[in-house]
Amino acid sequence: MEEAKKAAGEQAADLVRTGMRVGLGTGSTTAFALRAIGRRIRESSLHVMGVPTSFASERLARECGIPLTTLEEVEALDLALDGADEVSPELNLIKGRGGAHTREKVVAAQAKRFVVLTDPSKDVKRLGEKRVVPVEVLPMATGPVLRTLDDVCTEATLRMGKEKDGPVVTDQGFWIIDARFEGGIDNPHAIDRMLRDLPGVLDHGLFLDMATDIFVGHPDGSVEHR
Ligand code: ABF
Repeated sequence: MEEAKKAAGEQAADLVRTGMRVGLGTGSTTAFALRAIGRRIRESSLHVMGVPTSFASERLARECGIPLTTLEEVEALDLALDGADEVSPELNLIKGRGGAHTREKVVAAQAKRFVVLTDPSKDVKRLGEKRVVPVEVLPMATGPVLRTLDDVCTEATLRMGKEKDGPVVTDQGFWIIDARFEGGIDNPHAIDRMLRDLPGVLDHGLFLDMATDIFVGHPDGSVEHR
C-alpha cells in the first residue's frame, strides 16, 4: 500500500497554493503530503503556513521546512489534509488509530476544505466494521466511561502501551478507550452525540459530515477523487 499512500499524499499536496494556511494531519499517508509540500517550499518558492495536528506532525513539518502557526494566530484554514482508518460511502470517518483524533478534529473543523487521504483498505459499508472507535478520556473518568460503553458497544478496552508501559498517554495527557462495534455502527450520529455528552470524554474518533473530499490512492499510482 506504500505506492497507494504516496499517490494520494502527493496529489493532495498539489492542492496547496501560495498564501494558504493548511492543517497538517498525522499518519503515514499524510506524511507523503507533508514531504511533498516541503519539497515545493524548497524548490518552487511556495509560501504556506501549517497548523500541526500532533507532536508527530509538528516534528515532521519542522523537518520538511514547513513554517508553522497556531489557531490562536490564524482565524481559519484554507485546507486541512489528514488520513483516516475507515471511510463510509457517506464520507464519514473513523480516525484516531494514532491517538491524535482530538487535535485532528479541532484543526479539521477550522478548515474550509477537509481533504482525507486514504487507500482502498480503508473503505467500509458501515463505520466500525473493521476498526475500533477511539475515545479520549480523562484518566480518573476511565472506570465510569468503560462501564457506560460496555452497555452500547461490543467491547470497550483501555489502550495499553508496549509491555509494561501502562496506558497509552495522548498529547493532552489523557488515555484512550477503544470501543469495538461488531458488525458496524447502526446509527453513528447517535453514538457521536452519546459520546460527546459523557462526562470525562474529551473527544472521539467519529468524524461525521466533516470531510469535503476523499483522495483514494491505488497501488498502481492512480488517485480516485470522491
Ligand atoms: C491519522 O493517522 C489518524 O487519525 C488515523 O488514525 C491515521 C491514519 O494513518 P495512516 O495514513 O498511516 O493509515 O490520520
